[in-house]
Amino acid sequence: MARWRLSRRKLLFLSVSFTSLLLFLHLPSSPHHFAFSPTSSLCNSRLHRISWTHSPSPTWSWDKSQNCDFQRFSSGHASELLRGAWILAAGDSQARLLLLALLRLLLDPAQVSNVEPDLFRRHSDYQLTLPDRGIKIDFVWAPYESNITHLLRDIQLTPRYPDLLILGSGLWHMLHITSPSHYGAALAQIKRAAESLFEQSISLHPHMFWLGLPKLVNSMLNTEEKKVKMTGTMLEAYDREVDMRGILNGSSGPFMLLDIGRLTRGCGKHCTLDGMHYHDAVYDAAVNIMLNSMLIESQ
Ligand SMILES: *[C@@H]1O[C@H](CO)[C@@H](O)[C@H](O)[C@H]1NC(C)=O
Ligand SMILES: CC(=O)N[C@H]1CO[C@H](CO)[C@@H](O)[C@@H]1O
Repeated sequence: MARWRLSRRKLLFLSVSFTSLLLFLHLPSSPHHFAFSPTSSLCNSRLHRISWTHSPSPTWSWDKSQNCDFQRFSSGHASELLRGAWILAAGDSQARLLLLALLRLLLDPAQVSNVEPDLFRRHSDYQLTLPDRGIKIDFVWAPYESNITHLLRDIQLTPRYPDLLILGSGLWHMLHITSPSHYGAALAQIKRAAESLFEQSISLHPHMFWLGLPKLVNSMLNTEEKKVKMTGTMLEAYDREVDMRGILNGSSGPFMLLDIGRLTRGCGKHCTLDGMHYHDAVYDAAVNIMLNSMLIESQ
């Protein structure tokens, strides 16, 4: 399988074709719309500014006022961006839901309903290749931070590294260990393992994303134990550890945050049935944020 790269040519093609389409459609009426290109770092920081509507079902859109021409990816467009890539998602059910949203973008609905039962087989790994696009997709069930650290260390021993890593955990830790500082220490280990993977990938660094914790709607959680342990206060303490342990871009860590907390707060409690797992639209928004961020970064 060809080594994946976001070649400059491919990126130019994607951004030029998209921008020119927009220009073609809009220029006569709104020339100021293009004050910023989507490549500016200002736009990168605005990727999570999303508004929600709820009728009949939740949908999202970027706030228009921010003057960044973010793109909502089509299947063809996402396939072009990810052609030849090895995508690895590891973590808990949030990582699974995010991967499902990516598969919804890449596959047609019939294919998605075929893969869904396998992807969601309880507590198991999952693999898929899309030979026509050279895309390889792995999900590794890794509910605890130590599982993710071990995975990252194992990857270092292999000849090829993933091009795109999507990682996230914390809910299992909150329920079964319930200690923010212990969680923070485990995050610090993930950070070290990720940094050393980053340093060892000589030519092309993997894109690494960290899934933030969702908003927990305590009254909707489906067991007493969850209601007792997974409180708003505890969630804040866990979020603080993510900020403090320097794993994120903002504190020069290796991961860009996919802020599931912000997206789930935005979508609101109408978007969840169990107070923890949210409507597809949330993960669809996260996937589009991720792909736009990859596009911005590679330019
Ligand atoms: C994840 O880590 C836990 C705690 O260290 C361990 O008991 C479990 O077997 C690991 N699970 C997987 C899937 O590796
Ligand atoms: C400064 C920094 O570490 N940037 C990283 C932010 O996250 C992306 C996504 O993985 C990396 O590619 C950047 O290098």
